[in-house]
Amino acid sequence: MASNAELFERAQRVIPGGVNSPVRAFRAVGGTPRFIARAEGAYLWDAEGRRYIDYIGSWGPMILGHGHPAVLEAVRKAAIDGLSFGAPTEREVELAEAIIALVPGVEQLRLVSSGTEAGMSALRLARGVTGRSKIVKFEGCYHGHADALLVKAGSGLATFGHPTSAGVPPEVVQHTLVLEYNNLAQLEEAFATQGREIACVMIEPIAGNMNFVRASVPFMKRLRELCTAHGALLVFDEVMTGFRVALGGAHSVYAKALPGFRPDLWVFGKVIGGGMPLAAFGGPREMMSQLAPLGPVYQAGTLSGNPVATACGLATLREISQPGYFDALAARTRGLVEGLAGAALAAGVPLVADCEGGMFGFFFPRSTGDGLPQNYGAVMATDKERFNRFFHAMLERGVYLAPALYEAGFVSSAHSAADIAATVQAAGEALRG
Ligand code: KE4
Repeated sequence: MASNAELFERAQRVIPGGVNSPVRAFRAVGGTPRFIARAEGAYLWDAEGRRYIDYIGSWGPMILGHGHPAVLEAVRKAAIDGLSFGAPTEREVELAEAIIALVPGVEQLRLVSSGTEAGMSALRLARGVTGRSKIVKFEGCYHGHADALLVKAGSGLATFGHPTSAGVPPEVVQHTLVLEYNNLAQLEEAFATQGREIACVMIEPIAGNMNFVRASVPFMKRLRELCTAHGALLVFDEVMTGFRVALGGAHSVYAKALPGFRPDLWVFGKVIGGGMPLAAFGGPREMMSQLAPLGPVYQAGTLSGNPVATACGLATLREISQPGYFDALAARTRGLVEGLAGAALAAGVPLVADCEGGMFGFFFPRSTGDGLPQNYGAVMATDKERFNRFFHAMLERGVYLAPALYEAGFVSSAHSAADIAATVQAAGEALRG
């Protein structure tokens, strides 16, 4: 049996950084990534046979835990009927109907294979529908790796974004304006000076790519008002929050605080694929009808709506739509967050945490009394060294947290009360260590 280190050594010879997605390489926390051999329920086993309670859940998709029998059966049957046809199937229609039934405002949907593809396509649609080029995103939000979205905040407002990645020519991001999350003054100024040129504002309504930062209700209310007043589209990137923070996603959370609230376009991923490559974007029919083959905005994909992925997604949505599912998941997640807070208090370590539905985040502020970070700068000012020590101390105790202080955590319906108690116990030991 090869060790994680041996597998990592071998992987780095043939795959850049030894991983197919950078965050998996543990570079933010240091150490050797665990090569996962198998998973079941709330647990992962690595190549050395060590078991972990899994709080990554494949970065969100595994809301039912690993190997849910109904999901496995649906995938098995679909695979026997055919892996891919490159032609329409009834199941794609079923999945689109199921998502549309759960998200008021989405009248039509296009299925794609990744969140990046969904975000990129929604962006092109927003530009096509409005005939405008400028877009706004927020520092700390990640919407996949499409060129126009790989941008960091420029110095000051007027300057447009600068690429965060090599290989992205400056002219590709010249229309991308990056603002500070939850910063009303910057939002007002951007719209006052450029509102009529903005095609869309893309936002993670609860930013899981900053660990866990909520857009404040006043900020979200004003964002909606400004987009409406200037003819810009509000695009909700719910790849992570969709069907994860609530059955109706973050949209339904904000609609409780702001009756009638809704974005103009939605981006989905992760949970709707149940662990298989599937994502989507959607919105009102008259907007979506601008897409090929009906309209002038081109978008396509060989494996879009893949028959096995749609079977996996449909089976997942059926299970999470059961009455009481999210109440139970939210209670379990809250139990974890309260347990972590209690363990930190007992250990005299400052910790702040938050959760919604099956998604959670926690931070180690540098001083007691600091509240939950409200933007990227505040997140990155928290105690990274303490986070990294905690991450490894928990990993050694068989608890697999997200390997970066800017990533969110996920609880599944397979996590038992005993798993949560064991996690809190491990946290108490790790924090006192
Ligand atoms: P994918 O292309 O990775 O399927 O989705 C991109 C994406 C878009 N929008 C949001 C809000 C996302 O969180 C993501 C992807 N999330 C990361 C986790 N931070 C996936 C993990 C990874 O990059 O390996």
